[in-house]
Amino acid sequence: MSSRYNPRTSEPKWQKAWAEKAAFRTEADSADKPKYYVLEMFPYPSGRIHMGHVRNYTMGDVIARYRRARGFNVLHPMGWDAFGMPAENAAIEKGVHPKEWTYANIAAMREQLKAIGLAIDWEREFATCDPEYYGRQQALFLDLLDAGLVTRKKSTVNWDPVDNTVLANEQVIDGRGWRSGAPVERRELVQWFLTITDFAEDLLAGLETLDRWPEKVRLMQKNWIGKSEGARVFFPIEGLADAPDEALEIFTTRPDTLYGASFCAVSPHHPLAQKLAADNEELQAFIRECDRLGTSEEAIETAEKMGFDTGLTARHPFIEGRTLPVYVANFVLMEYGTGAIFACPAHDQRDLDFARKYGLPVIPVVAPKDKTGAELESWLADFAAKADEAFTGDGVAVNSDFLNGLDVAAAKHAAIEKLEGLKIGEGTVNYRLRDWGVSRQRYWGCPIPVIHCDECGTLPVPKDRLPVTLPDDVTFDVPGNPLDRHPTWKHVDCPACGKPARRETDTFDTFVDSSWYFARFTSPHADGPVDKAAAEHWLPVDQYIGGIEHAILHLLYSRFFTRAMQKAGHLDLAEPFAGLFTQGMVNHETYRDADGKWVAPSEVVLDNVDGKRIAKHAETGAPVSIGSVEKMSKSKKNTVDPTDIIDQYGADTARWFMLSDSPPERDVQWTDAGAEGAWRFTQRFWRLASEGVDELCPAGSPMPDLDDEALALHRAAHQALASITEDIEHLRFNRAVARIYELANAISGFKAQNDAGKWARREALEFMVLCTAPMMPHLAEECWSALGHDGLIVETPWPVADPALLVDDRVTVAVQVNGKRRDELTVARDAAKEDVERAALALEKVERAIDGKTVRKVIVVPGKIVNIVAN
Ligand code: ANZ
Ligand code: ZN
Repeated sequence: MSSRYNPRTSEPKWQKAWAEKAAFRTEADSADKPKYYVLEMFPYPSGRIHMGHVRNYTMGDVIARYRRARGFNVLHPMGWDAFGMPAENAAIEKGVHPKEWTYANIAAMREQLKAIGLAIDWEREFATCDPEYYGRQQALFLDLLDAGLVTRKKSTVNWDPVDNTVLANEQVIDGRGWRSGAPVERRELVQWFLTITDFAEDLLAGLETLDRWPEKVRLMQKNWIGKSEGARVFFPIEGLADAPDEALEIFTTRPDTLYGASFCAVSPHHPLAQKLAADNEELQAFIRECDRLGTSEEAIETAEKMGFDTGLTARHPFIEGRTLPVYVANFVLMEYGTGAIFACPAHDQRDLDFARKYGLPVIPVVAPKDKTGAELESWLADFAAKADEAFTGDGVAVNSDFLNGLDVAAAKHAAIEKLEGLKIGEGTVNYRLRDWGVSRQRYWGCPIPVIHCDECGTLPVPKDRLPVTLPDDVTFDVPGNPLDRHPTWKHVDCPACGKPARRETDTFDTFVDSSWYFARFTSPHADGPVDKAAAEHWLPVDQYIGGIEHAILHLLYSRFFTRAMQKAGHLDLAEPFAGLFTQGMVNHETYRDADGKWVAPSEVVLDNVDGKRIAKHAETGAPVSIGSVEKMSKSKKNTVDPTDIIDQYGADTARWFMLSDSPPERDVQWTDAGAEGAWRFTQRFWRLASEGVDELCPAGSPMPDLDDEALALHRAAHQALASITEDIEHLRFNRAVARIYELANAISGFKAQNDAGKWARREALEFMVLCTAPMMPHLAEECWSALGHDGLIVETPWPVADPALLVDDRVTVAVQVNGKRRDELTVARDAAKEDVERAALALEKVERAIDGKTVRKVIVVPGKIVNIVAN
């Protein structure tokens, strides 16, 4: 038996063995097995995989392999999110066709993924730029159109006046076009929208059912949907000569503050502002100034408040004879509510900033509950005169006629009732969520399958003429959309009247492509978008894994698409992902040379001088400074290429390190020392499993009578198996890894003296190998074979721990800090109180809960609970 494990020969060997047996092919029909669908967010084919991919896909792979061993019929597919701008940029910069660039990248990355040894059913692979995929997406779009989920309306885009092209938000840098550097303008274009707002309430309510999603992600989605309850109120406008009956419709969440109104304001893009600007140059200049500052929510939040007095006034809905000036103000967004507000400076900070700047009245109408009489009077007077911080808390309505004395909630209610009675307003619910504009003026995307005819209007491409494929012969030498200037592509006959008509030249936002791919994986060769029976069988995805950066858009769009597909009759569920896990990032130290330029880790040699870490340039020997630990990124050059690691140590070492170092939801720091540690463990593991096999009982021998020592190892093996199983089940991979180390130590320290010992050692080794198989699958196969097994580990069921061996000397106790449960601890049943105490205090969650406070007392109730009192 070779004493060194050589991944360079072993890994390809086992990958070949798995492929030959089609070990990871999903069984189409296996009624006897429960299904399990595990999916990692599919990659963008940027060119090479990075360490973040390795981490993400390894986690999914552990789950897939574990579930398979547990008897599930597992679906674990892979594909490519292949449309998008980088391919067009490559075309512009390097002159390579987007299609060529993309498929070449896919080919390279597929090989890299295969080298990691992922248990993927490659027969289901597709790229979103395959006509077989995007053609089905076009069919799906037409179904959504039929189902009433698509509209066409005007919306603003970023327009580069020099390049004459629409820019995506990420192409606008500091208000300028990324290539031309010209100030970006707003343009109104007619675009296609998916009516996600129809599902706003349902998407919100559905979040409550997602109990296997991180709380944080659910909260982010909730905020994004942004439900606000309030009222719409009409303020009659005075001073518009040509429209004496005009009224300004505003949206407010605080109708209880109407008596504190001191002005009204409309967005620079409100029709009223636009109308007034038509013959007012000063206002035009003001609007341009607002646009220059940007129209994103962030930009508006942080910008200095600016207003333009229109000279018009609005009549107060409740107070006879009271009028309010109407401003155009930069902090009012056209895209929210009605694009117009009434302002109550006393109870809204933006309104207050504005009022103080322009000398408008501040009228407090909600007062703190504890103030009465003279104290209240002086608080009110002080507030009106000098407050610079709005009072936004609950309180009692004052200065508010029929509302006086009511708390905020009751006053809102009463105000809405009154508005409705007077027929000048009504209670409404407003959502921050906007309909999803899916038109992009780009080449490398899925063509929107419609045709424009001057006579017949806008018509869907007949389904039997799908897919509408992208033309290959396009040029990128001038800005703008190549589809639009292609000499022939857009010229087609109208499907209704047969006269010359034009194809839509916009393509879909690439988020559309990724909003239903998980459903397509259930039946990747189906004629329609999905095979309904297959989709029903496989969905929802049991475990989805990906980065937190997709917490909002991708996941929300996918949840919407699932509902939309349900409405169009393709699916029968609302929530696509039953379980969601967001993994942390892969970080690395950063290095710079004397000129401050980033230096890649591969160019750096690290050393230790007098206990201090120093770094030198590998070639020049020049000193390099060691900087902070940051997310691996090209811009800081602190990346490590997975292929280099695999060449050096093998895929298993990379997989093991990715899983071992920190909890999967946290960031992990890649270090050479850590990778070497993982490498040493693979060698130790191999020696442990392969040396002295002849002295073990033969595989499959019945259990002899066990003496005390053998029984102890037997028990340790079953306990390790039970907790590793639990840990993998709950995605606590780093804890499973720690348990495998423990088991390996127990086996190393065990000397088999007799048959009982030889049997127990074999059992423990086999458990160790089987439990490691999801994480280091190649090494595990090699060891399994060394242990005398003919079959593949990927075909071997997960072992079952004997419950009788688990109820022994270890107990799990809850750990509380000041009465609140923070964590739990597994300790020997007869552990000394001091040991339990020390272990409890060392728990990370406990440390965090204590947060620098002084521990006053630790109460240990043996076998039950540890309570820590700290203050
Ligand atoms: C009067 C008022 C008084 C308001 C008060 C707040 C406090 P959320 O909670 O985010 O929904 N608003 C309405 N439409 C707006 C727009 N298009 N652009 C900027 N601000 C807008 O916020 C709703 C509140 O934001 C609304 O309630 C409105 O100001 C403002 F003491 O109306 B409020
Ligand atoms: Zn026609």
